[in-house]
Amino acid sequence: MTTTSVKRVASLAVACCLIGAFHGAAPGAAQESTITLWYEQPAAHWHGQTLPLGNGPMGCMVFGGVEKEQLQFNVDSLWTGDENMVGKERGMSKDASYLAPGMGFYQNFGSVHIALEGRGQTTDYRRELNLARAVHKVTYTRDGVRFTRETFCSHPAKVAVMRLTADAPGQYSGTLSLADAHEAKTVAEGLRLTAAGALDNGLQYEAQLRLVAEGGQVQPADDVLRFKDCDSLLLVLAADTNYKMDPASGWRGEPPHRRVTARVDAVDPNDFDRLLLQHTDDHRALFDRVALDLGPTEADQAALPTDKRIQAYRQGAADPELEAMLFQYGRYLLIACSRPGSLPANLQGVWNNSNEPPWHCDYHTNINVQMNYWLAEPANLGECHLPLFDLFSAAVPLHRKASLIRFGDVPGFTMQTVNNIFGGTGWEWNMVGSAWLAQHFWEHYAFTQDADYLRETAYLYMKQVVLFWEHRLKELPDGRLAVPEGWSPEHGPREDGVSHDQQIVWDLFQNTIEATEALGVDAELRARLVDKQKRLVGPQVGRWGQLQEWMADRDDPDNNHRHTSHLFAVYPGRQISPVTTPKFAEAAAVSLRARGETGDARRSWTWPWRCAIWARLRNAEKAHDMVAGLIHHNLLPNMIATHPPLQLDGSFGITAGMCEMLMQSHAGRIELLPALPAVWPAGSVRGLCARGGFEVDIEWKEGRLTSAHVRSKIGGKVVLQYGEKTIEVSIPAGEERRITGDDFGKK
Ligand code: FUC
Repeated sequence: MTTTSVKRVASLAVACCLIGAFHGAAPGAAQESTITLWYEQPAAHWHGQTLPLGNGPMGCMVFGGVEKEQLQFNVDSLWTGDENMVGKERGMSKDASYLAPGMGFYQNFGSVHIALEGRGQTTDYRRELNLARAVHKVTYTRDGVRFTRETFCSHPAKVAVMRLTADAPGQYSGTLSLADAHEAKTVAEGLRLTAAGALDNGLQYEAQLRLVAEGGQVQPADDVLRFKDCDSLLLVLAADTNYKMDPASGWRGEPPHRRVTARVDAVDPNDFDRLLLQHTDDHRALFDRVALDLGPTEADQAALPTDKRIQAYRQGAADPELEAMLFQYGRYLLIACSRPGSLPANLQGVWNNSNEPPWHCDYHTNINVQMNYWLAEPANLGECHLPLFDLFSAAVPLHRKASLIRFGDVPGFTMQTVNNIFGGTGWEWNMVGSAWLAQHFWEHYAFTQDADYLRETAYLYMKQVVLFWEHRLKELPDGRLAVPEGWSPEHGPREDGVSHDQQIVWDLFQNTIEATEALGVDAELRARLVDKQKRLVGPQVGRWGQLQEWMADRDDPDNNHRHTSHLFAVYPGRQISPVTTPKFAEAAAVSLRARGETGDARRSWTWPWRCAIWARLRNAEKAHDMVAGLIHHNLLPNMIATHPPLQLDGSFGITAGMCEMLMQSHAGRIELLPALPAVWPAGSVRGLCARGGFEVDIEWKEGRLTSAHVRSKIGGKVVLQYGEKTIEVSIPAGEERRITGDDFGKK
């Protein structure tokens, strides 16, 4: 029998009160009702009720049960499949090629289970997720004893931690187990549980769970740990695989055993407070960069638990604080699943719980993976964007190989729609997939102005994609250039000159032209791109005033298809805007209105895309309708967007859409409050990023701009726009300028 060191309740009380102190609002922190999801009961189901934590590579879903706690966890690289090109061009049915083994599936690692003994009625139960601290907390009272359980996933310590305390000694008796989702046997040794195995593609994985108890006794029994009369429990979980993001190494690196052991060992159980503080400091360094206040919610509504609050919203209660929380949730989730060194966010982030998840839980390149990252730059999380560049840069040799097989002797590369972590690409060819991703590579530079990154990372990618398109464009009899064999995702025929493809190639050429200018390279290429961009088949207005989705005027005004691919030029592109191309902007609005808001138009990601487009079209009320639409129709009680079962794209995307409502910077100027809806009459936002290396704070009252603070990272001139008026200001590097609403004159 192993007996842990006996420390008495006094030390627990100190720990609890320190935790309590951190829990208080930090100076300038947002109100609880805009940053805390909370519930009066444990999660009854994983789907829609459990709450997400993550440290980049590792994610957890917490149930918060009183007698039975479950921490379902996952690691970003736990994938079956390989790099082999799979999937012939087929229809959308789940036929054999679509599910070909080469693509594989993102997996589920497993769960930690705690079974607690104890009877009596539970009162004052509450579970919550604080987005600013990234800490999940469960509290309840039983037989006069107050229980507290805190869980977090630490990025610096690379572990998940759960701490269970009580305000009376000896309250914890029960068992702890670790269930591997691939049925590897769990081994209990000392105060540690280990589950290790390999997937069918040889990928090795290992998870270790260490238990440190204060007071009482702990003993391993077969494959579980039994604890008795403990004052508190500390669980430390680490998990990893031998994945390496490098095709030259066969996508495999060192076995995970040593790393996982070292992470679990490194936690000093006597210094829990420091571990927690290290975690919250790390999270806050990113999270606190942006604060959003959209005005107050009525106290009764704000005081509701989150599930009931969503219900009340659906019944018509105004709740700007819930909308602000939705905005911050997207930021929270990206911080939790996309950190430098991790894999990028896939369809369900690191929160998938299935070994055969829908769409492989993949990197889907025809909207989803891009939408996952729309918020990264404007919402001041630029470094969270980096995993996307790492994976898609590493996959280039495979995407090139696949492109050579598909297109013959071409320069550069593109990819198919479905993509895994080994460069494997499958299902329908997404001709403009690589060009759309190239936009992300460019945007990181546009926002940060990091010339080294542009030279060493972004431009390398962009140039290969541009070379592919220079080669592949087809000259029509009238001399215009068309993208051949394209497809407007995911409907209509495969044919030449599809608007979505034309617009993405236009965007790629524009960004590459600007990149060559910024770097002072490839003047000849630039000249060719300038010429070819002019010759691309451009936007066309069709017979019912719509922006045509295809070269042929065949758009059906009753089509409510979820994709709005032909409006790429409005957002996230910049080819169409109410200022530069008002006729096309009007046509885009006609098309978007016709797509409707019912049926297929109700998906996790449809609302955010439409929100951003309406914001770019300066229709503030429609943009807000899209925020409301997501909450009304596609939001689970845990506030994750649903496209059954769930898709993170909607949660990330709505943050990006709301950024576009508050500020835009795609047209060579910073536009303040371009789409402010009437339901947000007064408020403020701090820390949004604008292209050109600017950071902006905005305040408004009675629907009017009152002031803005603009900081410049690199120094320079900037044009600020409010309404129709513009002013130019010069801001030295590292400095800030304050502008008032009156500087733009009276409206
Ligand atoms: C695209 C969408 C689907 C779904 C899938 C993951 O193909 O058309 O709605 O989001 O990605």
